[in-house]
Amino acid sequence: MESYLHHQIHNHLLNARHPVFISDERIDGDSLGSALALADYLAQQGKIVPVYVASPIPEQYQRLPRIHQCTTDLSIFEHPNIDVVVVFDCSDASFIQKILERVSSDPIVINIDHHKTNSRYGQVNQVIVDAPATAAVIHQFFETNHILPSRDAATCLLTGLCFDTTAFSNSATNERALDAASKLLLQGARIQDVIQAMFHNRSISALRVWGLALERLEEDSKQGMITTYLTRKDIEQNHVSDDEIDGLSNFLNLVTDMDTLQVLRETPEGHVKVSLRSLTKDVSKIAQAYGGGGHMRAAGYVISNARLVCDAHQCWRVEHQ
Ligand SMILES: [Mn+2]
Repeated sequence: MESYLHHQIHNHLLNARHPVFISDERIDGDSLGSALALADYLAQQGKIVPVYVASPIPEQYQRLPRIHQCTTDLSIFEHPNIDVVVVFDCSDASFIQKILERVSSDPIVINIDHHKTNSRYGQVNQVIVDAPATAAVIHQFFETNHILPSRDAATCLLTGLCFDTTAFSNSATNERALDAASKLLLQGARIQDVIQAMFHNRSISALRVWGLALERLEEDSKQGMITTYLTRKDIEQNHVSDDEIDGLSNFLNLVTDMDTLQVLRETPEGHVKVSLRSLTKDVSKIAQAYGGGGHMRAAGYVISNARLVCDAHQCWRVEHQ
């Protein structure tokens, strides 16, 4: 079935006259890397595809190949002849639905993902839940269709793999991840650039904000869970952007001896974002119960219109506005 779908997707892309790509609402190395690798392949075929991103590209991804094809301009969906829309790494059907309302033609929607909570909203759904990253799914697409990725495409795919596996250290790291990575290295992927851009990029201010979160770690040994939080004040007083402090839950997941953790963070839009990580529990179920989604071992959700209230003893609670 996977191979059949890879062939089918290839045919749709080759026949497409006006394809548009959509990267997940949450920009990360995987959503961007997988979209740009396929955009690179289509560019070799003479098709320059716009890649819609919901917010400006964070600094650390600015040097990714073909990043200039990304746009936050929703008016690209007003083009009357859009015939194929490919969505990358996105399990949230409502995000895609809202965008598709702008499209007047009736395009084929191709959904390429690896999230357990993906609702299969496309006409073609290549959702491979045991894939370590959407980039691994795209890598398999290349292999199945006998496409040799360019050095740039290989670098984009390795970015996705490194991001979702936290540089081959978390529980998403499987044989598939390492096999794809070794092939991508042979195809010329620039791994040092990838690691440098993704993991060696923290400013002192961003680390100070992480430090606040580390100080506040609270342990619930009965549940085998640790919790910490960051408020807008923490982030704004240290003059860092939200992009710069991303990755805290992955870092904690890598270094803690506790099974499960959650990081709560106030967003600039007035919500509270909850990130969950676990070594043994299916946290996607918890996330889904609160309207979020994700993977078995890494998931999250948003509490709308809420803020974190801290008392003198630095305990926190979520207060709805
Ligand atoms: Mn992913």
